[in-house]
Amino acid sequence: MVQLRKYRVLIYCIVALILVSASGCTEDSKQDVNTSGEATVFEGKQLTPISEQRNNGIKGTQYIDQETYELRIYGLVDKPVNLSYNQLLAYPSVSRFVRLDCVEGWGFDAKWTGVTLNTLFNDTGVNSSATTVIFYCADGYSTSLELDYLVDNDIMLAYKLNDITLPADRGFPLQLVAEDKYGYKWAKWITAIEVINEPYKGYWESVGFNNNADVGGPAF
Ligand SMILES: Nc1nc2c(c(=O)[nH]1)N[C@H]1C(S)=C(S)[C@@H](COP(=O)(O)O)O[C@H]1N2
Ligand SMILES: [Mo]
Repeated sequence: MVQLRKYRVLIYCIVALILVSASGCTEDSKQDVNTSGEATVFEGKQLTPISEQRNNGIKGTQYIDQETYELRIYGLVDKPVNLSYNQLLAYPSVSRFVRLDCVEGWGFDAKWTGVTLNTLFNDTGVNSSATTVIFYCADGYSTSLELDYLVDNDIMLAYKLNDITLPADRGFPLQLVAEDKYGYKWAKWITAIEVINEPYKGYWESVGFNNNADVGGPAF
């Protein structure tokens, strides 16, 4: 009899445990991160999980070696530089919630962390005649944006997405977070940045996509 009571208590405990975990009550302390450490919420806003984001790269995923990687910044700058991955990480970082909208109609919300172009241009200096910045990528892709847009909006090069180091298919080591511009301005796998003084049409722009690319504006 005593033995049976003991078992009953044990069974109650197990049932209670199952009910509590199924209701999610024990998950409260983990509200903002999933098991891999990926952020799911930032500044009160829900983030799209990386697993639900796409890779639309023109040549598929690029695999860049962190050890040998260098970001080259050149053109109309006072001091051209080649920055290693660790040098990029050593600059002050910023984090922001920004939505990427592809011109095709899909998009995703993310927390982006990286270094701003203003921070990098502060080191290189920019010639007063400069108007345009070109981003070259490892897959042969390129795009450009106006210098004023990048400076005035304090645009960043992201090396983290939802608190995770950019995975290869998401653009490791750097993706441009071109806020309020269509996705084709969000260069991934960036290897070089050139500062020039005339308009430039990148990969999609040269086949007719709008070079201004404001979200909500014309696609062509
Ligand atoms: N290097 C590179 N960057 C790129 C592209 C590309 O093909 N190559 N595609 C662009 C487009 S069209 C979009 S919508 C965004 C986001 O694409 P993703 O979500 O597939 O990464 O990446 C942009 N950056
Ligand atoms: Mo896109």
